This record gives sequence, structure tokens and C-alpha cells, in this order.
Amino acid sequence: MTTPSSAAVNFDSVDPFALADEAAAEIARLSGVQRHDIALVLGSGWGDTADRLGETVASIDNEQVPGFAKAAVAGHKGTIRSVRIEGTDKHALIFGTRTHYYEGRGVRAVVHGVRTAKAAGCETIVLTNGCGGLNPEWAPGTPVLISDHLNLTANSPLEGATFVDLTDLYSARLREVARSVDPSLAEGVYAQFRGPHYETPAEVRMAKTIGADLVGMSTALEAIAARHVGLEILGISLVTNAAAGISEVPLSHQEVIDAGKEAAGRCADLLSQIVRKL
Ligand code: 8IG
Repeated sequence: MTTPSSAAVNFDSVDPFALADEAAAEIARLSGVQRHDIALVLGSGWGDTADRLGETVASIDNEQVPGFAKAAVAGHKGTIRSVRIEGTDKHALIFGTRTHYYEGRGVRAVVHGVRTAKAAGCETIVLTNGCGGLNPEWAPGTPVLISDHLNLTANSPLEGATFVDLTDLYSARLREVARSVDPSLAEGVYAQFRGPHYETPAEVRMAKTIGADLVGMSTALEAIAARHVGLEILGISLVTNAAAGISEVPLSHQEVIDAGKEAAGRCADLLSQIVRKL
């Protein structure tokens, strides 16, 4: 018997790794693709990447796969797609949305996609997001490679005495590959806040003081879970807005969506070129 999909799953009462195995088996069954190579999680502004990457072999509604829920954020696609990467014989597993920590479904739900990617055979994961930028030179629409992170959630996806080394969490090798596509790509440290509110200007100053260049509400917990299962990680942020207090204008989710739409074509081109080289 398989675990029921969608909201029916209570992550507290299951083994999250067994659930990831079930999800991967269901993805293989529904897509006909037995093994995937590279996983992508598409955050705000990155949603068009799947269309540019190659032929879509299957598009599966999140609700059909154990442990996945429909998209909670406007502008995200609640599908899992299997795409044959153009010019290669590799298959990408593309998550069109993610579960955010602020949704309150727990950290196991937040990292379920990462664990499913591993169970589906992936060795590499590309984590993307839309975020606020602390460097005033990064106009909305600027993509930035993540070099390291600050996990400000006071939580971890790992349970018990699971001591995982996070040196070079965001692979220097994969950042080099990305820069071979676009040498002008900047890089920075990403701070994950809990959200769902944006930061106060004082919190943004704090983030800057402790070493952040980017502020967002995702990615860090996923990266920790990805390292734990041995995935090589590429992180890329799209700066969709200046962080609070960096520019005079207040933040709005509409601004984020508009900047994402504006940059979508360029981001999709950039990322699909990078993924072909991974
Ligand atoms: I898109 O300015 C996006 N996500 N925490 N702060 C935080 N998350 C974000 C922001 C931002 N912009």
C-alpha cells in the first residue's frame, strides 16, 4: 500500500525518507522515466526554465505524488516535470514550486522535494529563488550565485545526532560551470529568514553586519538536506527587489512578481545553458 498523496500526509507520523522513496517511485511510474539526473527547484522568477531546457516528457500535478502539496505562492506552478535535457541523454526533474518553512507544514515537508530528487537518482540539485538584495548595485532582475548561507530559521531538516559538514555547501565547482556560461555572474551569501513578512530595515542592517548579501525565505534548509543525502548543490538567486531600507520604495509581492516576469526570459536562458553543462 502506498501513502496517500497531497495534504493527507502527516509528516510527523511517517519516515520522511521512506516517503521520498514512495514519491520517487510514483514519479517514475507516472513519467515512465526510471532515473533522473539533475533536479531543479524553481523559485520566483525562474519558472520558465523548464520550457527552455528541452522536451517535457511528463508533467505531473503535485497532488498526485505522495507528500507534495499544491502551490501556495502566486506565480508558482504546482507541477513536477520530467524534461529531457536538450543535447544530452540526461533527464531533469523540475519542481515548479516548493513548500516554504513559513507555511507551517514542518521542515520535513520543506525538504521533501530534495529527498525525493535523491531517491529519483539525481546527483545534482539546482536550488533557485527570488530574494531581496543588499548590494545597491544589484538592480531587480540580477541573478546572483549563492556562495554560502546563513540559516536564520533556528531549525534544521536533520534530526538527532546528524553532524553534517557544510564546508563548500554550494559547490565551488558548479559555480565555476555557471560562470563559464556567464562570467559576469556575481556571488553572495544568502540569509534565510523565516518570513512570511519581509524584514524591517533594522533586520536588513543586521543581516548585512553578519555577512549576508541576499535575504529570502527558502533554500538554506533545502541545501542542508541536500548535502546530507550527498547531492552536489548549485544555488542561484534572482534579486527581485532591494531589501527593506536599501531603497526608498516599500516592498510588495506584486513588485516581486513583476521583476520576476521581467527577468524570466533571461533567467530561463541562463539556467538552461548552465544545466546543459552540469
Ligand atoms: I522575492 O526582500 C523576495 N523574497 N526575506 N526578503 C525576504 N524574502 C524575500 C524578499 C526579501 N524578496
